[in-house]
Amino acid sequence: MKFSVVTIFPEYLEPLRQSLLGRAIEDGLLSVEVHDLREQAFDRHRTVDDSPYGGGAGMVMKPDVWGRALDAWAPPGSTLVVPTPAGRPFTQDVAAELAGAEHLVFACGRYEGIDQRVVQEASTRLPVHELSIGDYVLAGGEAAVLVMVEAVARLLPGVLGNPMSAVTDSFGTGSPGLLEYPSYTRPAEYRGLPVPPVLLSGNHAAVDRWRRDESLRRTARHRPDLIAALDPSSLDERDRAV
Ligand code: 6GU
Repeated sequence: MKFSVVTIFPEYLEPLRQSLLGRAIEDGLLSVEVHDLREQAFDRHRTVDDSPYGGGAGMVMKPDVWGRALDAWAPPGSTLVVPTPAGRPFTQDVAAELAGAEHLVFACGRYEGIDQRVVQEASTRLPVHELSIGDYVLAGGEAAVLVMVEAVARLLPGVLGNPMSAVTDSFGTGSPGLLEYPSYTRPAEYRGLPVPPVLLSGNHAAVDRWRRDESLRRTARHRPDLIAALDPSSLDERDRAV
């Protein structure tokens, strides 16, 4: 799979070449290209933005510059992702959907965003996803791209050392719709705190049941919205008692 990022801050994307992703690149499982939007500017000041029609604060990124950038770097067959706080929520399901693409191109906006006609026109040629990583505002799309690329890349075959990690973790397919249970390792006592004894019992059924209870308790405390959204038929008698 190929990831391309178009940005006015190419150095911001350097972390994509580190750790998990860096290893996957070395292993030939994925490739990452970062392009400087200013290469597509028309003037010697390399201008990429202008004041908004209709007035208001901030600057808007120019459609003609973005048009050239996407002509150069988002070829037919690629999928365009536009990070924006006004987008559809980026979730694990969206990450899994994007993991099926051959080539993802991320268009990073800064300032007040990109002239909307860029998305409108690109949509006539490519699948386009305007996506938000949460209900807060970032200065630009770059940090959101780091988040989305990592979430997508770890779903690709061979990228994770242990493929089961993608199954059991929060929002994975382990206990659908629940947060992950807490984890413990040696020593059996840490600063006076014991590991929950059931985890030392060797009783796998009891361990599974305890983990499910903890997932339910954690989800109820941190994410009551997720409990409300559960399919009631996915809960057994014991779940309801937790
Ligand atoms: Cl994807 N971009 C920006 N600029 N801000 C955000 C965001 C994205 N998601 C949440 N806030």
